[in-house]
Amino acid sequence: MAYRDLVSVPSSRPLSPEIEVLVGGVVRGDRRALARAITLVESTRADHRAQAAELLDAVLDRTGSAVRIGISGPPGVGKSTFIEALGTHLTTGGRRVAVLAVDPTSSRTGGSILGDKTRMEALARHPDAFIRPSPSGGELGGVARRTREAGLLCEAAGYDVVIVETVGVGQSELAVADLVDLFVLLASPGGGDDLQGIKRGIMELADLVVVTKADGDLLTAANHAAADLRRALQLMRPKHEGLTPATLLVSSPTGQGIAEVWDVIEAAHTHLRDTGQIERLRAHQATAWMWDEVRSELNRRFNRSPAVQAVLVDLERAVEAGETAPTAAAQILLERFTNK
Ligand SMILES: Nc1nc2c(ncn2[C@@H]2O[C@H](COP(=O)(O)OP(=O)(O)OP(=O)(O)O)[C@@H](O)[C@H]2O)c(=O)[nH]1
Ligand SMILES: [Mg+2]
Repeated sequence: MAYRDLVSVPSSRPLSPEIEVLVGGVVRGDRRALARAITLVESTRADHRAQAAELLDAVLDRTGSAVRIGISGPPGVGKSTFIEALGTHLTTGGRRVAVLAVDPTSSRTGGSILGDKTRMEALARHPDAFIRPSPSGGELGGVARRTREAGLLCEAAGYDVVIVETVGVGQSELAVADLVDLFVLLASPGGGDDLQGIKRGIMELADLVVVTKADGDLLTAANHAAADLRRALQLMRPKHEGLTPATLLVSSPTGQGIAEVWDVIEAAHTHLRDTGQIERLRAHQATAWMWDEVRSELNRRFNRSPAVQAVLVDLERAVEAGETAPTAAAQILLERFTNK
């Protein structure tokens, strides 16, 4: 059932005029319309959220055919350089590529992971590529949700590969793995004996591991790193049925190994699609996303509720002082919230 049916908008009623124009622009592949549409879904204003819901619902049936890839790795591993090389390989092959970012640090620095567009200079200029920095501010969950919506808009605009980049610093990999079909982990050649500093939990997310900088003086170290990673991966339970994560080597500036990476991604994606796993994965992600939206909105409303705010500070102090039991305090707050 579509959003407009559920919100009891009579089906004869057209989309609101601005949204109709925006939808038209997006599905025509107009980059400026796409950029505006993404700005709308990134907005936290309540009226914008309602418009964003209308917009996303209107383009939903034009989404779903893209290959959604997450790319992560520690700072400096070569993510931007790799995406530039992979993206160029894809556009040369006639693909349209969108690159989005989930940057858990952007709220702190005010910067963004793709602020270094210079490392993606060729790709940023290519007419078949669209690069969008991370929405600034907000908690990780919110940024990831907006990036998911931006990805759908890119698909509706005809981009057939959507790459989501995130810097590997903790929770952001999990958030990104939840919005893509395949997760690619980049590792550096010289990481010492701790598997390039990659945590086991993050390794388990990987559908493909790519060792970067396999060139010049670093080639031998890259080969060693790849061997270590292959051994570690063998001990892990595969994430998807019939898909064993490979470990490949690349040199992004020369393009060495890039075509092979894409071939492996494409084969994996075809396998997941043919076995029905993509459909199941995306269905699961969609419901998780819905609950995520509900939880975050409930949280926001709770925190803004005057009835809650009226007693919040005092109750918190009472709990801190051990005068009121946490459970009792929680019940008072929830009752105030629901009876407001
Ligand atoms: N030799 C060599 N250098 C590389 C390769 N890939 C990246 N580099 C260099 O490594 C440095 C970091 O590369 P970036 O692509 O900026 O790395 P990043 O992971 O995007 O870094 P952050 O965005 O800061 O997390 C740059 O100086 C690149 O030129 C590679 O395959 N070979
Ligand atoms: Mg970068």
